[in-house]
Amino acid sequence: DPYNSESEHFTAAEILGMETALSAARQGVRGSNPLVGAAIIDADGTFLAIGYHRGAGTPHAEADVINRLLGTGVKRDLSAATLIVTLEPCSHTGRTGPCTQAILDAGIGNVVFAVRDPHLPAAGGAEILHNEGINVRMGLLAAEAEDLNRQWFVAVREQRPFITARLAQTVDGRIAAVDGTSQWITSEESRQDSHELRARVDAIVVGTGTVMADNPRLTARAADGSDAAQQPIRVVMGLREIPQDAAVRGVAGTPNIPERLGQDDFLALHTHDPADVVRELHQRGVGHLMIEGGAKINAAFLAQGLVDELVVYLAPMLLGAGIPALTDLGIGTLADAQRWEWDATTTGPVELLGPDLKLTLMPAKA
Ligand code: AOF
Ligand code: ZN
Repeated sequence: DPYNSESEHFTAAEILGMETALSAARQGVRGSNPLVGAAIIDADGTFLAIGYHRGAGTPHAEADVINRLLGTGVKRDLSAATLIVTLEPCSHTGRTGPCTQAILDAGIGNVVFAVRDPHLPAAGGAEILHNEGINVRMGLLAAEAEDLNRQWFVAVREQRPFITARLAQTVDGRIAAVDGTSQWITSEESRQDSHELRARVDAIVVGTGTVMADNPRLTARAADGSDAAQQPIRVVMGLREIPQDAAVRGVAGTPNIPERLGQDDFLALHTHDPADVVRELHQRGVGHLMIEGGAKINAAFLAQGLVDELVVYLAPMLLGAGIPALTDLGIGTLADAQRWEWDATTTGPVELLGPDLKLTLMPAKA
């Protein structure tokens, strides 16, 4: 990328500026838009203003930081100042105007951003600013900026939802005993944590086999057993017909199903192919999908590279023979093993939940 600058070409003040912008970004509300933060520093490194994007529909970080500095209508010469922002300034009119224009209007002479905006309608702000004579550099704390919006970057770049696979298993990788019994392998604390995960995703997918075996409701429930305010779309994939009174349909067995759960909150997709499911849910605006098994569904998504995050609840229990968490991944020899990394970007790679461990992993970088 022509605007990529080596790390030694950024000043200490610019580095501090980007760190500050990243912290500011985290004050925004996660939603369909990325978290973005910005700062403006003077030629001597003095901080002039800090700003951030508060969420979809509100001013972008650049507009916010410029408003804070110039909002009083005071004119000042900013040609030697630098605007530092965690994402490439947008070039489009979406719910708000283009940030490139706001930067030009303010007369700011220098821009440093962390990562390119992969959203095509908004991309290309760097070129626009450069062509208007602004000194543009990128790449400062890029890895940190990527981590900040990991889910959004995957969804925009791959044109599909970010996909989490959740496994709840014994230390020897079993999700049920030989006779199919599985309630409960993981602790109360782990199960409550799973419900919090469910409330945060847009959709949950299970296979018809799981519906037949466990008859799950797939709703997100609070600690007292009541339904959480935020509910994911419940999706069942597979070719078998599921019973009319399956709990996942939200009909029988769930008398307290909230009124607002409409027809679209349950979907049966007659396919075995994860790609079909992902395409269908992307079209329906699902940005974050969680796979909850069973073994065949988990393996099918993993084998196709359609898992961006693994959340494993590990119970201190052994079953030996029993139902494995995954069926075949098509790996015949060790050299072909799927490589994963412990995820240290969010809550850390390991949490204790009662007697269980919760492990969070992401695909190893190639
Ligand atoms: C920026 N600064 O702070 C953010 C940007 O619908 P809109 O108008 O809010 O546009 C959303 C798109 O703008 C989003 O998908 C992403 O490409 C970019 N977000 N850009 O310059 C910001 N939040
Ligand atoms: Zn913008």
